[in-house]
Amino acid sequence: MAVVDHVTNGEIQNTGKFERQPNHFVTPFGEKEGDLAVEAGRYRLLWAPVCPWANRSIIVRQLLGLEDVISVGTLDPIRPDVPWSDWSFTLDEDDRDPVLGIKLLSEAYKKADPDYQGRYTVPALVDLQTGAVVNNDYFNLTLYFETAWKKFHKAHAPELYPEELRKDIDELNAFIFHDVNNGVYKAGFATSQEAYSEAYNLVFDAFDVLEERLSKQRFLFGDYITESDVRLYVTLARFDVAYFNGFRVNKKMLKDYPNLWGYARDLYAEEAFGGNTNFDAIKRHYHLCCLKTNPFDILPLGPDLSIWKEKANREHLSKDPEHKYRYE
Ligand SMILES: N[C@@H](CCC(=O)N[C@@H](CS)C(=O)NCC(=O)O)C(=O)O
Repeated sequence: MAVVDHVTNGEIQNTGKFERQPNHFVTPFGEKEGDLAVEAGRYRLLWAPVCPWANRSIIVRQLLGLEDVISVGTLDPIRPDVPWSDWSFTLDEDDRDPVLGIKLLSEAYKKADPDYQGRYTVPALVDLQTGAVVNNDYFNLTLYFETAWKKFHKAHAPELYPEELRKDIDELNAFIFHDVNNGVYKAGFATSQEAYSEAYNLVFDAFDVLEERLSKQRFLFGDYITESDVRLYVTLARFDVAYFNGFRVNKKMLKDYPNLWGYARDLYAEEAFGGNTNFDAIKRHYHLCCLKTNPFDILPLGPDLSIWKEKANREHLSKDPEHKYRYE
């Protein structure tokens, strides 16, 4: 089976630490010369429900009402059996994306750059005029949706990136990225005990900080959901089903943190979050495909996922308990 090879891709340092590849297609969306044009119906967002980086762009697209503006193609949680690391459209009829007509994600990357050497990753935005990937900048994609794409937001869309909070949100996002979102990968992909242990501590120290912060307020920036909550949520949603045993981040489960766990359920109850969280796909991807430590392809039966539907009961932490969003 084709496996992700971070070693040949130069992402493993001599110390055994995992250092993620930089994104290749990073042209911003905007009005300036050289920017990618902001146009309805022009782009297709390729995602896999398993992937936290892709998941957040789908959540934000739905929250802002961009579904009719940017179309979506969905990749199979189980990667294709080809001699390189790829993603396939095997969930679609004839195993092809119905709009792009391609079978593999790599085809859209190759159209953009025939010499592309990195991993073929989701999320990727494809320009329908050329069929080529134009942006795979998962870190900034949601920020573009919130700012450059504003003219296409639905009426009364939530304000996820309020101007006066941007500096603080960016700062918290950097912490969430390094210590949580990518922290679990640093533990999971480490090739030395030291690198793994360091990453393990990073993740659980960060959880302690966030647990404390969420003991006093409903969401990361108070009464309303912001961009930072989307970023934290996608890792929390994968924690107990995949990372806890798959990536050996097993000091505690998410459900052992009363505030983080209630907070995650408060978000899960929202259609854009829960409706775009596919636990089955996540489990199958991480346990049957992503990890090299499961040679007999045994799919774990647990954990019990029904508890995600239990009420969060966090309204008392908000001054505006009826609403989870501030509107534009
Ligand atoms: N584009 C980023 C992040 C996106 C990312 O890593 N996505 C994963 C799925 S969660 C992926 O597509 N991996 C493909 C691979 O490693 O071959 C990167 O290059 O590291």
